[in-house]
Amino acid sequence: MQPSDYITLEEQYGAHNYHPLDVVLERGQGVWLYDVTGKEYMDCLSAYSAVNQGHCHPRLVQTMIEQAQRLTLTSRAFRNNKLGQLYQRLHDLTGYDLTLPMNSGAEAVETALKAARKWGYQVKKVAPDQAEIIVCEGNFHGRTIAIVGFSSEAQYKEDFGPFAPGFKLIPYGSAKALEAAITPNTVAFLVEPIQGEAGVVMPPAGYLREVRQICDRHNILFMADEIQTGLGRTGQLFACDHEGVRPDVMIIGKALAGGFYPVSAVLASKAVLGLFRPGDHGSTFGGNPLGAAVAIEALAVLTEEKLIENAYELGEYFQERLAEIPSPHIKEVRGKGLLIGMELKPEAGGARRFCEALQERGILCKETHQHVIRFAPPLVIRRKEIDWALQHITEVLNMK
Ligand code: IF1
Repeated sequence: MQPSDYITLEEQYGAHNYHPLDVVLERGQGVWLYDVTGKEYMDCLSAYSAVNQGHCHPRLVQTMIEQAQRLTLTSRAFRNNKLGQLYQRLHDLTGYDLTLPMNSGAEAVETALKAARKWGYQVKKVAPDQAEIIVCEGNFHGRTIAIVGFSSEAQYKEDFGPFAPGFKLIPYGSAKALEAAITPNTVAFLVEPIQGEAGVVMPPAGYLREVRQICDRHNILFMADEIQTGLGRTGQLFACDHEGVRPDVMIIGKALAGGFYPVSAVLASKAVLGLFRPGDHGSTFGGNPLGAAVAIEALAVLTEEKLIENAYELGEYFQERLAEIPSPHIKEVRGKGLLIGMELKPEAGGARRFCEALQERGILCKETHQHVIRFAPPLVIRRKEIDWALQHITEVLNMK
């Protein structure tokens, strides 16, 4: 089959809810991907930060195979011998008391929203059905109806209503706006430490620290969505660590299982997650032994291979070099660690054509919104690989 045949199949028999670059991938190793013609590409997206450990990491392949041959799914009607170990590992790594495992990021966010509401009614004593949760303009927390209901992006909600009430939107990065939006019914503030989808948008320095103080002052839960920014991507375990801030509720997913399996989780104290009783919440696949085994190994790879430190060092290097590229098209380069956004000027004609030119040269990037190119390679990347990419990126950014 030719690449066009694979594309035709997708177009003919699949829903058209994506507009991918037309590269048909069939194999990956570390930072490198290979298409069906054998052409090699450097991955600068990492499946939206889900493959921080690199494609098909040998340790994760091994764990996956071994666990798949033993036991994959028990449901939570029974216990399995991997889940407790994952909980302990997450506790030791992060200091949070408890974990609630789910599968996708959106499910983990939904879980956090439910936890916040329960805490609001049972602990804060908000009147029944009055709980409010504050979220930010430009947010991206997933695609469920409750979550898109509080998106500020018209397309994400268009024709999907009616939506769940109880959410309030405020501008991102404004501590003042947060304080002003709080009422006695506010139970939580949900925020991304860096807004990925919105185009790698960074809040002002000190924002997260102010958020922490405001949440303390008003007795509301600070909930961080670190599904994309967490687990080393920004050069710290969590992006909140850059400001030394500890949210009450930490939401993780994506790289938790290194791109092998959908595993997400909500981490929090006993005072919050301890409120769930049997039957309150769950998932057929959440906490399954295959996902748990891979997640345990994926966390071990992250720490033992010093991927967080690598993201810090090489992220700084990559971002500095990108910012030095002489190009008439670049407006700004921003980011933390290996989550980097390059914003192009409006007159550059959109980021897509640059992504297509990079694809031609063997680098896979994805535009976010219209004018931002995101560079987020797997955290196993090396300096010489970044140097190789920089040559091509420089040339492409000097196209007419
Ligand atoms: C898609 C972007 C990234 C997320 C944060 C929750 C979720 C995500 C901060 C939901 C997911 C994705 C999903 C993916 C595209 C994508 C994305 F392009 F929208 F901006 F990563 F940058 N919180 N992000 O970033 O997690 O349910 O998908 O597991 O195609 O929708 P999920």
